[in-house]
Amino acid sequence: MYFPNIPVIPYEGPNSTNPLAFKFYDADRIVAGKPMKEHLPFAMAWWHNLCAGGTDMFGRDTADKSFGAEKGTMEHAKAKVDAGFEFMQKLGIEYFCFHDVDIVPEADDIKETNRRLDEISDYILEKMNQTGIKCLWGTANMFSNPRFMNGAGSTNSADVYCFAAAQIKKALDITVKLGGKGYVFWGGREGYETLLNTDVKFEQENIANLMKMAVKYGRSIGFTGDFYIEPKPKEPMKHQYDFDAATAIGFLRQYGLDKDFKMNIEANHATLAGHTFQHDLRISAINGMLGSIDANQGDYLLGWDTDEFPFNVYETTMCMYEVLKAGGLTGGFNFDAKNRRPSYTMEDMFHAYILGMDAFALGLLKAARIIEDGRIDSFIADRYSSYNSGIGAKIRAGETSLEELAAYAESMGAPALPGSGRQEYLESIINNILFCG
Ligand code: XLS
Ligand code: NI
Ligand code: NI
Repeated sequence: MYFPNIPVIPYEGPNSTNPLAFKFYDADRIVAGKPMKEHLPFAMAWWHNLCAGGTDMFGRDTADKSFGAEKGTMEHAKAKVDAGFEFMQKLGIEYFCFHDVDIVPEADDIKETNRRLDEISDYILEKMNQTGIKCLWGTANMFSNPRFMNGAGSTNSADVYCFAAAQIKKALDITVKLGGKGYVFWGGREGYETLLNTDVKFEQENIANLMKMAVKYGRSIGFTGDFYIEPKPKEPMKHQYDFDAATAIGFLRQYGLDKDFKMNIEANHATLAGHTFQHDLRISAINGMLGSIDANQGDYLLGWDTDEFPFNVYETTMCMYEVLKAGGLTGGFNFDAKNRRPSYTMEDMFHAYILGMDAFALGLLKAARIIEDGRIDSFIADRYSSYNSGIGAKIRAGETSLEELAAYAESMGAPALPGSGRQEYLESIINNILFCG
């Protein structure tokens, strides 16, 4: 046991003061027609939870993630599997997400790295079969190693491009072997620092080709899940090509990749792009591309990806409102989030997940109430009611022309002001639902 002092986390309800209990996440409670756990397929992010020790630009690890083994060894890789499964079981988390190099130490020779991946994935599969825990998605880390300094698909080096291809091929093999529902491309260094050394069109074409080859290969080995792009506007690069959902969707359509890909929307990436989390979820949903979510939150005072555990219930509520309206996710809610550097103990790892799971459960309950209440939806429907009949209905049906609309406008004199937006009234409905039962 890696967490001997931590029990299986029970649901104790909102009045509990037990730090090791859920206050809102009640896995089997039926909300909007199905159990909470089906609305909220939570996933553990291997990298933050089992690998990252709180290092920042100014200091080394504060948390010990050795799990009793020497780092950089296969023994350590296995200890992480054991600790990870114990952790997920204690929290009732049914999925995990991983990068290739999260699960094994990378060797100098990719053939050896791949052999290690075969070995560890056998071990993970055994654990999956014992526990029923599943893989949400896999990915290849093509941003940490110095060879990827100029990107993977966007690199100027054809040799590095081939290396990226090899990593994607293997990561797909392992994802399929573990029955992963998705495969993610986060274009961490797919972008540029200066146009003085960069051919943007060339780089974007190369990225698209790499994705096309990945789709072709994935389908050939039986991968039936979704590929995802995870948009992020910047960090580590100044300009990243997958700036936000709208940009990534346009890219996928331009290169004919839109049938195989959906979005993996990360809250903190949306806010870095100058949007709300809800905005990027909505843009994905209306394009039929809301696939999966990286559940975290940023800090409005800081300009980078702080990857905090989500606790802002306004945001989780509006997220769950989008998810319910979209009919759910094909993916899940991956906690791409880390403890703050001074929260370095094993208990803190559990507190963090309890916080995040409760924040989304509460968001789900509140979002279901907003929909059931109906005032927001009926206000929106009413706001566009001028399109329900007459000239408005003709506009919606595409059965008119600029000439007809101009003639209509000329016959009308000046139009009345559009109805009030009533934003403050609507915001008070949200507060009422959030804080009054
Ligand atoms: C980094 C990203 C990364 C992806 C997976 O900002 O969020 O963690 O989710 O490569
Ligand atoms: Ni992420
Ligand atoms: Ni991120």
